[in-house]
Amino acid sequence: MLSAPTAVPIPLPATTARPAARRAPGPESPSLAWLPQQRAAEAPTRLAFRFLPDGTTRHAIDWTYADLAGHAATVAEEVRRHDLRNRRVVLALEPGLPFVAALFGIAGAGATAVPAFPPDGRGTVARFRSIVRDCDPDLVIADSRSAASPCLGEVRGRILLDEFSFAPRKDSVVPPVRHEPAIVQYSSGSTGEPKGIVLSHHNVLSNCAAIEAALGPDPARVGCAWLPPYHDMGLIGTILLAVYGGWPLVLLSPAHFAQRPYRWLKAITDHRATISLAPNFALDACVSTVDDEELATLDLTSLRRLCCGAEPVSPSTVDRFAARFAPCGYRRAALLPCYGLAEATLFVSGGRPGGAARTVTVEAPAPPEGRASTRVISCGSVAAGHEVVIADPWSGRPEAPGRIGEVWVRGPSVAQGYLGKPRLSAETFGARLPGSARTYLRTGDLGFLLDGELFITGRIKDLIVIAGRNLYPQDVERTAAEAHPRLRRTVAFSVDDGHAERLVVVAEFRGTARALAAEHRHPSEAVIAAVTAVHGVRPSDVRIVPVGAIPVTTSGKTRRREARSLYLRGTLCRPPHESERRTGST
Ligand code: 649
Repeated sequence: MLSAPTAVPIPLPATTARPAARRAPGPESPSLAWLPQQRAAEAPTRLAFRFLPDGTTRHAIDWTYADLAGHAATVAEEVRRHDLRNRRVVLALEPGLPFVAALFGIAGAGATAVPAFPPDGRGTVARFRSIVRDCDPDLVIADSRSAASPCLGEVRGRILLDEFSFAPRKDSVVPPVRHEPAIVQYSSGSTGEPKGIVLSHHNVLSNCAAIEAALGPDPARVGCAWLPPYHDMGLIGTILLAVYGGWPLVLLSPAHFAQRPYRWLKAITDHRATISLAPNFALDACVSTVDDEELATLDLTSLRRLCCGAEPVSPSTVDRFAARFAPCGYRRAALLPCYGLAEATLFVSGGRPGGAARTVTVEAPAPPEGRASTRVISCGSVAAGHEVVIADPWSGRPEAPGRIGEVWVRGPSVAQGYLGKPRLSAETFGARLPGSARTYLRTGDLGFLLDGELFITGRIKDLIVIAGRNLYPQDVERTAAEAHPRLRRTVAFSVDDGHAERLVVVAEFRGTARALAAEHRHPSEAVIAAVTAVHGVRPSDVRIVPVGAIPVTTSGKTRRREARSLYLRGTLCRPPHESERRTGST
């Protein structure tokens, strides 16, 4: 393991004013590896990271910027021995501080980091293999827990990070690699055809600069996060951003959050965090699992910004979260809905000068008796230095302001392309408006711009078209989930029965089979009634499954296409069994 934990003062020492930076890191920095070195030079004893290994403050491990720079330099030296300038190094460590050191260390050696979930069993091995085959790395950095996994042997070189001595080294010279690849990030989705998104150092630094600008000034910023570090939001928007911004970050592991979402809010409370981030589902998880006794121990008054993105931000979730946690001092104006995607490094829009996020009502062609309008929350202003246009996805013509079309993005954060896939890269990254040579990234998302703010309404691929009407799956899912108090995650998709497209809804039921049988109205009836009334389309099938049966990505997003293929193969779980699977209650 890395250095012995330092004694932990809790709560965080009041953040003192930062000394003037000798040369502040910025988008023009020569490499990511520069960030910890600069921070260590300007304030070596300042807290950089605090990791909570058991999800609580009891055994917290602190690293200063000097610790971080020293450990990163050690990794860099080790990687440099393999002579890997611009070669790929798979980073397959558990969430924690060694992961952070290795990320900067790989950059310090001028190599490209490929973060990957460690191959520790079941689904993760297949995914790890597909990443390794796709990116053909020269080296993998893992720890001894994964050492037994045969797929590690498929990589030419290995470093087991807990096996070599880890006395912090002095900084070493970082090669200038500004426009060279820093990170290849794989999307968190399917194990099918992996797509490695190539990000240059400049992409990453530009995106950090755009996020800092959207967050606005906060001289005493303290971050708190639990997102998996293998992918854009937990990697760039969390770990790299904190070092870029020079503020301390309290980290807990995604597993500790998933077991008990309360731990996240308790960490914000204990460390007086001023900023945190989470997808919409995490807010729902907090509302449905934090009990009154736990609530009484929370103090969220320090929280000035809660960034929410990665999946549709639901106005009703935002309302429920605000109502539940207002007694702990949570302010709803803290919510900052954001939009982004890995192909644009991470962040595309979020934040607005005027404060609280704005909600507008979008009218869909109304069914005879239904209320087909939906409330859509603004994802804020477009990132500084970036441009968004809304285009008709079929003709490629620009849409008028306020009209829905595909979101196209241009700017310094847009990635270099997909690794080893020139045709797919040209299609995705080379969109042009008629008569213009400027190229845009096609996001595959639908949305509109209104007064300079971006609103996301759905994804082209997930759109359900029934009898000529467009249905957004997340709208149907929301209606279904709200149709019965015991329903949790839901997923909606269409299937073709040979004659027409039919609507299918799958809903997780929180409770045992006995509890389900005891319901005086079966939840599937409630779902059918609600979806038909609100959207004017009657689901042809509603499946009630146990909690955990709907497939999700490592970052917790519903995998709609996977759910649909499980449904079609008939391998979705049967209704809830006797032993209830508990969520969020350890
Ligand atoms: C989403 C990335 C969110 C994503 C995050 C800004 C401590 C440290 C930092 C901090 C706070 C405390 O999902 C970007 C922006 C972070 C600020 C830092 O705050 N990437 S992805 O590639 O996995 O998926 C992209 C797709 O997700 C959907 C879209 O389909 C997109 O193509 N998506 C959204 N859908 C609807 N609404 C949104 N707001 C969406 N955001 C992403």
